[in-house]
Amino acid sequence: MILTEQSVGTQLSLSLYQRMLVIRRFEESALDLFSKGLITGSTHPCIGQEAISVGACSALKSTDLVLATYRGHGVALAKGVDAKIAMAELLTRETGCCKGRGGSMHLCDIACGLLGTNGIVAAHIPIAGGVALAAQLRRSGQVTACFFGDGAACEGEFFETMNMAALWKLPLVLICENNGWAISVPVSKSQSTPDIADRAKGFGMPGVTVDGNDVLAVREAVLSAAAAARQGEGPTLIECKTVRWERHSAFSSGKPVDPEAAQRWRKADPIPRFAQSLLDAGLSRAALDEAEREATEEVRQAVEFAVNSPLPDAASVHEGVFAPPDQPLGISGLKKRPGNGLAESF
Ligand SMILES: Cc1ncc(C[n+]2csc(CCOP(=O)(O)OP(=O)(O)O)c2C)c(N)n1
Ligand SMILES: [Mg+2]
Repeated sequence: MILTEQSVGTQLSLSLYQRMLVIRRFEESALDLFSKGLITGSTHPCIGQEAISVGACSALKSTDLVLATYRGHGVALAKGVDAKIAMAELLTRETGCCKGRGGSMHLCDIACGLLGTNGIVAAHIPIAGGVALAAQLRRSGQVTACFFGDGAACEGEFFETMNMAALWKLPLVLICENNGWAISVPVSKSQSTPDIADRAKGFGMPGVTVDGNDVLAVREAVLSAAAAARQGEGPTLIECKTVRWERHSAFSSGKPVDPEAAQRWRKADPIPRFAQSLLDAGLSRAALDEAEREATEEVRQAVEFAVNSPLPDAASVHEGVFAPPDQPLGISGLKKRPGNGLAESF
């Protein structure tokens, strides 16, 4: 089920739980496929961070827009991208959401409102600002959510975007996934203050810090930020504190930098933690087991679909790279500009 803010009660709780499990199984499978040589380049798991993408996307409408990082498989799956076409993209297959041109770091599915995951740290933050500006100018009522890491929060684009977004009251929700690390640099060696959310103050916009391993806390924060954005009150910065369990990416060498800390972090796993709160609230173990079974099956089918899909034909390598010069943009009020194909999809 695609999560929406309309979902309520038991159904919503089970959906949140199941979607986190789909992401967990998806990432475990991606690491396995990488080890078998079926994923080239690398793949960056969001294992342990599932509560952020699921909590946040459950607070958005299906017409809202999201942009994320190379560690963005969870955002894609939480926003409704089919696990089959996402997995096929990781394996660079013709059936992938970008016809195999993007791979693990570059997923895009405009029909689901996923306007791209990005390999360049922070580069998508100003793009998200531009997307939010477009929605504001078109009075579409859409909110744009931009997911990025603690490392990206040190880049200039982040500050420039906060400034313009606050000045123009853009319908933008900036979601920092503070997982404690930028490759091998801990936040203690890269951040001048304990809370990244404090940076919002300097731009006159709200900034909140939430437990990023608590799916309901993330959902609440994004519901409130999205409502404010839709009412014309402008952007919010939400810092979700979480932990990176795994190496930076499958390609990175070595073990987690601090194995003892890694052990502690596993105790903060958002999935069993949410399961326990559902059991405490009266949901049955059988219902949770069924959700887990369905999640595992969904990913099993995705892997099967991807592995059995063809690679793109080498002769088609230029397709989808450049827009035909006569392609209409399709944005009301904008003049047709040859060569710009992306906006056609808005
Ligand atoms: C502009 C830019 N600089 C450096 C890199 C290399 N790089 C890739 S990921 C990464 C760390 C980013 O850390 P963070 O923003 O915290 O995201 P996380 O990987 O923890 O999710 C770096 C430095 C890059 N891809 N782009
Ligand atoms: Mg990080």
